[in-house]
This record gives sequence, structure tokens and C-alpha cells, in this order.
Amino acid sequence: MTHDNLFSALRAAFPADLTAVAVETDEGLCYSWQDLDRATAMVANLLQSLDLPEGSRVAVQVEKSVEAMILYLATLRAGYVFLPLNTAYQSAEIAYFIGNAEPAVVVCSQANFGWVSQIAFQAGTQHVFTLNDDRTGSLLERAAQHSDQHQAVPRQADDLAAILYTSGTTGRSKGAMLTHGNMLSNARTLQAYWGWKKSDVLIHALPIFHVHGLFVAIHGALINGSKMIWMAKFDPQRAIAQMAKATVFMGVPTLYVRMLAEPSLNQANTRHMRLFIAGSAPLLIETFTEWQQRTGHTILERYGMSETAMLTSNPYAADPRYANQSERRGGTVGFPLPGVHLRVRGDDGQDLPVGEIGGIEVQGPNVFKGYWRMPEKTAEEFTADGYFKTGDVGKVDERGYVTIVGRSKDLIISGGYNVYPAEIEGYINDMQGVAESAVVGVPHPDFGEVGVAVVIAKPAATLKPEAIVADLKAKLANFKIPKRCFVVAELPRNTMGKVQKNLLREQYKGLFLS
Ligand code: MLC
Ligand code: AMP
Repeated sequence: MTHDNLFSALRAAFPADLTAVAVETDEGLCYSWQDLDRATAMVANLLQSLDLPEGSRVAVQVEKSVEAMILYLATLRAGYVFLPLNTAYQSAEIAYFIGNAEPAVVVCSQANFGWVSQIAFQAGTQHVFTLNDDRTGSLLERAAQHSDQHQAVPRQADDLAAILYTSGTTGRSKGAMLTHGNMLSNARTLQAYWGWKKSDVLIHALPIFHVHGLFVAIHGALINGSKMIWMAKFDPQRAIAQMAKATVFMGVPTLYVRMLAEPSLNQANTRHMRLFIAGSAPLLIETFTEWQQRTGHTILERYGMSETAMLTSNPYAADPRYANQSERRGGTVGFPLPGVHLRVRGDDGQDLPVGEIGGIEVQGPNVFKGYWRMPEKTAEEFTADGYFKTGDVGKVDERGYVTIVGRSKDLIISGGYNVYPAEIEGYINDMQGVAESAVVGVPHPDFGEVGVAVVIAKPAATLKPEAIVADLKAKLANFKIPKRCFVVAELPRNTMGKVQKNLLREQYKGLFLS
């Protein structure tokens, strides 16, 4: 058996001096490489002592902490499958994920233990541990009884390492199955493409429930043996203050917008930095340009998704595959990464010429294995020749740069989080007195895009927008809640009777813009 455990590759990149600092929190706590090695060994030994079946899922809904990252690495090390869950998810959402993934282990905060454990035990989960963001909880207590030595469990490139749930345009969320090979190949590609240096220090400011913070950022630093400055929660002033000690920053566009609003952001405060990377949502050209003017740095924008990890990137340095172009072009997401095949196809399934707009399809070692227990859905999303249909709409210009111009999937990206209108509409439509609803995304200065709900009442029913929003807040993750709700007499429809969301988007596009 080959030894392609992602953890082993990350561990092999730890620096020779294990006493050096690997992670420093913005509150001043330091973890050495040895601390990471020992702590992941103890948690891995604990997981293995539970005698879980091969391929068991470890579902985790805890606040961001270094220990939460350790739990992720330990799960890889023990050869199990990590299933991260956003802390914003509420009980109905968690019940679906746990019911669908059937994890053998669930880890949650002490505060949520009551309701999470109830859901977990009902779904057949045997083990529920707690992990709080202050280094307490039963997981660490139990792990402390185990050895700090552990041999990583051999895994092949095709073995599952993680499942990331992504909502669907229709129906329920799908679990994207990512393998050790998917993530290792992507991490190595980015290490080379972004010119990671031995001396790099990453400011880790993103949540660790999704691809960006969990994989791109953590793997990026670890596979390079680089130190991380760890922020449990993003704060623009504190992030800027850390830049004197750091070299790399990764963020969704909202983080850049918020830092630009800080008077302390200037060339002097960012002089030590080597690279600013943005992704997960479109970076407005205004943000790109203003960042350049204020700091002298050109943001490198890249594009990816849960199913594929990173797909394209603007160049860090001259790219020999593209006539040595090195320009980071705002408004584009750059070139397909080495090893990634990207094509743009029309509705008829034919490749489109340079400059024409169509569906983006991709293939490569980073592309996921399929949706958890959804073979039909998986088959639908791949072409006959094995390309994954991203659902993003874009074009490739004559210089090779990819631009994303829209999405064929009905999706709102708000502050870097995905919100599927169909899910929100489903909840609204189930409310008493509601005949129908439509949720659309409109521009927002902070989050880029936010949802607006437009609702029709049943005859004789009276609906209050505040009550609809309050009801949603009780059931859904906070970032999914429409920022405004309107009760109207009718929705615009085409001749086929289909709601014309484009007209609603047009109608409400100025709501949040001054
Ligand atoms: C918070 N709120 C949001 C929101 N985040 N509303 C819309 N969209 C969001 N993203 C709302 C809350 O509901 C709450 O409203 C209020 O803002 C304050 O909540 P908070 O938790 O204090 O917010 P804050 O800490 O300011 O969070 C904002 C943020 C966060 C931008 C820091 O959303 C964030 O970290 N986003 C990054 C997401 C990310 O990592 N995406 C990567 C996905 S991977 P109320 O009404 O309750 O007060 C991916 C693939 C790829 O896409 O290519 O990378
Ligand atoms: P997720 O399912 O959360 O992984 O989100 C993936 C989606 O985010 C992609 O399919 C794109 O629609 C979007 N996305 C990621 N990066 C970018 C980017 N740089 N520009 C525009 N959209 C992006």
C-alpha cells in the first residue's frame, strides 16, 4: 500500500527544529511544531482507541481554535474522514448533516452538547465529545490519557479525507467527498505557484469550516513548514497590526473591504507582507485598485470551490505556461493551476472559442470523488469525458486569463459564504399564510452580495416581514437570513409562469447602496 496520508506529507514538512513556534495566537499563546505533533498524536490515539469502522466520519461543530485544527489533523492522522460544520448552523441543519453522514464521532461545544448529542445519538453516533475554544472539554481530557506517539495510518491517494457539505440549487445539501490525493496535490501545486518561502508567516483569519480556511490556508502553511498567526475571529485592526510580523494573508473580499475602512492600513504597515490572496467570492475591481493604492500591494485573486479545492490563480511570478505573463489582473481569476484542465462550453456541450461566455468545466487531480451517497447527482455533475461542471459561467481571454461573469446555479455568495435561495424559499413557503416566495441576491458594500426575500401572502392572510425574518432566524444559520424582506402582491413572471428573478434583482439592486 502506498503511504499517501495527507497528514504524513504535512508532518514531513515540519522544520527540523521542532521547538520553533508553529502557531502563535493573536492573544499571545504559542504552539511549537512539537506541540502540534504530540497533540495530534494523542487525539489520533484516542480516535483509534474507539475501534471505529474503516472510513468513519468525525463530524465537528466547534468554534475556531488551534485545538480544532489539531482535531482536524488528528482525524487525518488516524485515517478517518473529517466533516467540518459551520458554528452558525442550527439544529435542523445539523440534524440533516448528521443524519446524512452518519458520523461515528461528533464533537461539539459544551454549550451545545444537549441538543447536538441528542441529534447524534438518534442518528446512531456512538461517541460525542466536547471541545471548547478555551482548551477545555472531554475530547482533550480523554486525549490526555493517550500516548503522544502515533504512526499515521497508511492511506492511499484515493481514500477519503474529508466531506464538505455544499447546499444544492434544488433539494438538500450534498457532501463533497475529498480525498487525501485531492488535497495533497492542490497543496503542493499552490506551494509552488504562490512561491511559498521558508520564512513565510501566514495570518490565519478565516473560519476553519470551509475550503479556504481549513485547506488552502492550513495546508499552505503546514506543507511549507511555515508559522501561522492565528486569529480566532477576524478583526481588521488586529489583522493589520499583525502584518509587521507576517508575510502572507488570505481572505474573502469582505475582509479586504473591512481592512480598507481602517485608517491604519497603509504602505508602512504592510511593508513586511509578501502576498495578499483573495477568493471565495468575486473581488470588486474597486477593492483591488484601492488596495493597490493604499498599500502598494497587488492582491492575487484565485478561484476554487468545495468540490475541487483551488482551480485557477493569478500568477505570483512569471508563468512559463502563459508566455511568462506575471500580471495579476483585477477582475480575473488568473490561469488554470498547473495540472488543472479548464474549458468553457456552450449549452450545446461544444467548446467555445476564446472570449466567449459559457459554463466552466474542470478536470484534475484536485477534483473530488463525488457526492456522498448520491451517485445520480454525482453523475449529473460530470460530463461523459470526466469533466466536472462547476456551475460557474465565465470566459478565457486571448492571454489565458479566466474571468467569472456569473453562475448558472442559483446561488448567493455573501461575505464568502454560500446561500442557496431554494433552501431559504423552502423555509419561507412552509410558513403559515405564505403562498410563495423568491429570494434574490443584491449588491452589498460589506458582504458583496446579500439575500432579499420577496413574499406573497395567501388570500386573506396578513404577513409581517419582521415575523418572517424572526422565524427564519430561529431555524437557519445567521448568514443565510435575508437582510431585507418584502411582502408584495405579485411576483414578476415570464410567459411560462416562471418567476423572473432577474427583474427582482434589478428592482432591489440599490437597496444597500448609498
Ligand atoms: C456574518 N453575518 C453575515 C455574514 N457573516 N451576513 C451575511 N453574510 C455573511 N458572510 C451577519 C450575521 O448574521 C450577524 O447578523 C452579523 O453579520 C454579525 O455576525 P458576526 O458573526 O459577528 O459577523 P462577522 O464576524 O463580522 O463575520 C463576517 C465575516 C464572516 C466576513 C468575517 O462572514 C467570514 O468569516 N466569512 C468568511 C467565509 C469563508 O471563509 N468562506 C470561504 C468558503 S470556501 P445578525 O443580524 O445576526 O446580527 C469557498 C471556496 C473558495 O468558497 O474558493 O475559497
Ligand atoms: P463553495 O461551494 O463554498 O466552495 O463556493 C464555491 C463558489 O464560490 C464557486 O463555484 C464560485 O462561484 C465562487 N468563487 C470562489 N472563488 C471565486 C472568485 N475568486 N471569484 C468569483 N467567484 C468565486
